[in-house]
Amino acid sequence: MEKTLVLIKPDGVERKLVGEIIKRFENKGLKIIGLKMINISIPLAKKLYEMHKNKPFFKYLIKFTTAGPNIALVLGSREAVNVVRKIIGATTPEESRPGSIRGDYAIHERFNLVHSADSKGNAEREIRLLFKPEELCKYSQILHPWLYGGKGIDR
Ligand code: 3AN
Repeated sequence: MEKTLVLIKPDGVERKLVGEIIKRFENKGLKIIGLKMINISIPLAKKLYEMHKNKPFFKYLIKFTTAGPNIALVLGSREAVNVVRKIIGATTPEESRPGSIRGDYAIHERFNLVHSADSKGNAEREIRLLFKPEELCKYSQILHPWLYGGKGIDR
């Protein structure tokens, strides 16, 4: 099962949108594999966002990410990286569509509530940065074939 990394950023926690945001992932059928509340240190934030280190907004991004607790999630499904990016919506408020998390709740590109990995490679890297292997839960769900297909269901 493909995995991706999601952060509900400090604005999401501050605005009490944690439950609403997680509900959208669960309703879609994504499996919660890891979940915790964390304070991200400045060095860790710099590693997480190292691809943006030359962007003009980098220092604000680090300040914002470390300004309060984040909720870190590892989610799984078929095509989890792309599915989660769609649920989150585009970066800027003029591009993010109503129905997406950012489209419904964010009006500023810097305070856009959620981060998710943008590729499978980055998902693996970000999961390694934020979770120890033993913090990821392996469990089966009776609903699995009804959500993701499988034996006996494709009739
Ligand atoms: P996304 O989070 O949609 O993948 P990225 O990877 O381009 O967007 O940017 C990472 C984060 O940097 C964004 N979530 C946002 O918080 C911040 N950011 C992006 N563009 C800007 C900008 N022009 N000004 C301030 N912050 C920005």
